Amino acid sequence: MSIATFAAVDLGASSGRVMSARVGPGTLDLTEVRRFPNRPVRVAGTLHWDILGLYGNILDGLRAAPRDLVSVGIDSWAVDYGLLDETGALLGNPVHYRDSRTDGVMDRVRAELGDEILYQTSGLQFLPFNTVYQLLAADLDQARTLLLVPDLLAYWLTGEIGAERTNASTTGLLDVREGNWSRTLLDRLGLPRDLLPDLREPGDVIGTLRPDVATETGLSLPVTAVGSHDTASAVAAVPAAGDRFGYISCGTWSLVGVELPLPVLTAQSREANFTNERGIDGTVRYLRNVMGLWLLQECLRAWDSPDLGDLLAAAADVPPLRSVIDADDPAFLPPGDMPARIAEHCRLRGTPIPETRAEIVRCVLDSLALAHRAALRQAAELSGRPVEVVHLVGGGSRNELLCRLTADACGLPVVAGPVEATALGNVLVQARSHGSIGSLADMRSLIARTQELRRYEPSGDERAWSEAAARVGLS
Ligand code: ADP
Ligand code: LRH
Repeated sequence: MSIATFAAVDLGASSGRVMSARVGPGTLDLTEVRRFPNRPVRVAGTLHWDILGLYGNILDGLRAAPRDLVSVGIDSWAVDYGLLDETGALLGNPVHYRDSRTDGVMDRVRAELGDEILYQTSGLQFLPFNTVYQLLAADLDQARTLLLVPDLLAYWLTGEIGAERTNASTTGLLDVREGNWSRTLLDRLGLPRDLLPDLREPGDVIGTLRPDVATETGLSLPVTAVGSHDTASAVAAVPAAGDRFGYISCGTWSLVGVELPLPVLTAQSREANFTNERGIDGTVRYLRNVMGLWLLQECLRAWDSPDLGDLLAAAADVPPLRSVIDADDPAFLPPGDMPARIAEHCRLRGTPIPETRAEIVRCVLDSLALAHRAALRQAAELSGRPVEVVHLVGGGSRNELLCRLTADACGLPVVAGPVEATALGNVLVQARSHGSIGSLADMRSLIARTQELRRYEPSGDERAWSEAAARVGLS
């Protein structure tokens, strides 16, 4: 196996990047080629993604990437999609999963079909923005093909249509046992069967860059399917050895759980709202969405973007666990004045209202650590998988205070990093497909040997965390 260069397009909900990586035996060098903000745009009352802006940035990134690239792969946040008409043209801008068009839809579907059939079929947690609920709120009259965001971008780059399986598993329409689109569910919901394209696996070659794209970027190379759900790529890049680990993919969301060979579809799992998303090599990401650093991002936006480092330093000096909130209150889901919503949440529950910015940030981080603890404990309990160490990856692994609080709250060591786990998972799946690395275990071991990681030991004072968890109704 020789060293080869791959590019990852990785679109998170808060920012996107084009990265390049040299991969080979004992080598994994990741370089940032281009980074750009991912800002939603509200148009006539609807919140959209700026998909053409993102695509333009991808082309710019490819233009600036090394010339010896072997392949490129694309991952993004889950659930959102574009619709193509009969000519293959995009029908309108993709709508953001935080848009209010789905208000009430999930409750209606659950009441009509019942939770049991929905969970037994898709294994998915009940989130109001799952693709299935978005589709029921959308106008499908002219729509012929649905493409999830990474599949849409791959279509523009190659002209090839398809649906990558890890991301397809976040739609609510993929059969969790079979790994195929559920015709039964589509029929029950009255959704057209032929809207959903053929499925493809991470590692499949999607196609080569279209001639016009090749001219524009100066590159002629294949686009390879990766774990196109960003969380699938991130978990593939967790530097774990063995299987007794939990993970927190920590960015805009915290995705908290364990990796399993088979889904857990019990009544307890459904009631605890755990999801069974598809990972690399048919693994199951058994996890729950925790509201994540979205809470902090929205505070920063409300305060006109002050320096994050200064704020975190000030928050570290605030007394711990004074104001704690249920981070997963659905009231925090839409965009808007987050400090005001946190204050209102506290006021309604008789919790001391955090006043200063440092107090608000401390409240957010303490509360996230509590939510991490509850989700990890439940994941281990419901799956029977022991957890001895927690791997925290993504942008949140740069937040030392959050890592330390999470170790203390969970009573477990936290290994923080890599920051760019998603991009690493993306390039390593390509590298495997093109012969530069072996198994999933080899990928993880290469990451553990080459990337910067930091270990946080728990303080041992779990009592304060148990008491605080009980105050917000968590375990
Ligand atoms: P996403 O993929 O969802 O867009 P990322 O994994 O890029 O998210 O993580 C973004 C988050 O990482 C930011 O919201 C911020 O809270 C955190 N972060 C980024 N840089 C730093 C830093 N230098 N110190 C602390 N936190 C950071
Ligand atoms: C994280 C993520 C998560 C989904 C959410 C919509 O970026 O993909 O796994 O639940 O976005």
